[in-house]
Amino acid sequence: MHQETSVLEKTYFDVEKIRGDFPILSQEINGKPLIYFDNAATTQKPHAVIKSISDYYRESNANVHRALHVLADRATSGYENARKKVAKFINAASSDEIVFTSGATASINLVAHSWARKFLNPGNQIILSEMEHHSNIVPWQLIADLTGIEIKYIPVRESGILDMDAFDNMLNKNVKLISITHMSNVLGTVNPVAEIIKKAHSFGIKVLIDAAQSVPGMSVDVTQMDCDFMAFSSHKMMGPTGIGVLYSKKDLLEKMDPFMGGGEMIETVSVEGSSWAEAPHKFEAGTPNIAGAFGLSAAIDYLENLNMQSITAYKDRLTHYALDGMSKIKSLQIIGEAPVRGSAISFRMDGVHPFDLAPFLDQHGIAIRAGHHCAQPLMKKLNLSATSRASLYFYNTFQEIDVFLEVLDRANHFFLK
Ligand code: 7TS
Repeated sequence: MHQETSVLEKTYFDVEKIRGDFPILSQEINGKPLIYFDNAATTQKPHAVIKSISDYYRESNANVHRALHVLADRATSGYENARKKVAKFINAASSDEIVFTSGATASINLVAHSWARKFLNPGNQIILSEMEHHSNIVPWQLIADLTGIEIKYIPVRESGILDMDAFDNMLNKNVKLISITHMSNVLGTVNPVAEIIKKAHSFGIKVLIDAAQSVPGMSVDVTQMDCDFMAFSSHKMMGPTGIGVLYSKKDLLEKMDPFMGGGEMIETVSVEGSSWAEAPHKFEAGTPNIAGAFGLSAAIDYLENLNMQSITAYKDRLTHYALDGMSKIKSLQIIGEAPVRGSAISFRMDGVHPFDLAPFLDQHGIAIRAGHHCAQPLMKKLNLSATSRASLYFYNTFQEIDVFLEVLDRANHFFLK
């Protein structure tokens, strides 16, 4: 059993106090206290985020960038302040480098259509990896069909890390883009993106980082990393669904054409043709998710108040505590042994299908995910059809992990009897 949290730790990271900010966590599921371990899919929302959305609708609801009245002014400044907050949070050079989209998937599709379709030609190559989420595979396959470019995949080793020697051999002057996940949603592996970016740039290759799993739990600095594009979703970092971010270096955004046309993104429109607003607005056609931007802004405030370094440190300790306990359970195998990793833990239990294990855990109030996790090429590579996945966030506790381990042990006996 985990020992009592020390007074010193409590001062730095008072998880009981934090849990009080998340109304959803205090309920019972199937007669047991909810243990929410499906955070890689989506995170829960604190009062402050829920309140910011309802306050927006109660006090400031209006369309942005259009009318000359007080409510429109409040909505517009809240929306644009959220853009500034995101820029500062990831250390972008300017808020003009932040495009609001509907999520990480939409951000990647935006780069595929507005950048790749315009600048790539038959014979060009793009590099992905075998551990990508479908959101970072399918958009490129659609573009490959349209442009005749070729897609290559960095192999994943059995231990769940990228084969960097193979990567080195894939670099050549025909490669124009590398689009790669910062952290695997299945294995938890944190990829050496700084090294990948440095090598790519020495060949003049642009790099898109899929940061859907990393931005919520670690400090990410786009200027230091020097990536060209970065995509992430608000809902995986306690913000609402339906809003996400594309970060892009400004000179690239300026050269890209809009992906969608409509209101908000134009400078002038005539029957003969139209001209576009400056970036980032030319990529935000139609009424955006204004309430979502208010919510995302409140989520960033919450993360910054807690401090990202403290969040990462606490989450790392939780993850290693869980990994340690799980490794002691007979017939359980953890999938992925990356030395640098986040808090998504995939595993298998001998003789138990993940689709049977997840409902068993649910009976005990524990929410995990089972399946291919939208990473079918990775599953194929690892010779698996599905895994069970527990993914932790900073409002989870050591005591919850103790219960999880106990229920896993019970499952082991239940299914093997
Ligand atoms: N990239 C990665 C690495 C992800 O984990 C996900 C979502 C996405 C992109 C897509 O994000 P969206 O917000 O646009 O849908 N991952 C998962 C998951 O692991 N379980 O549910 C969603």
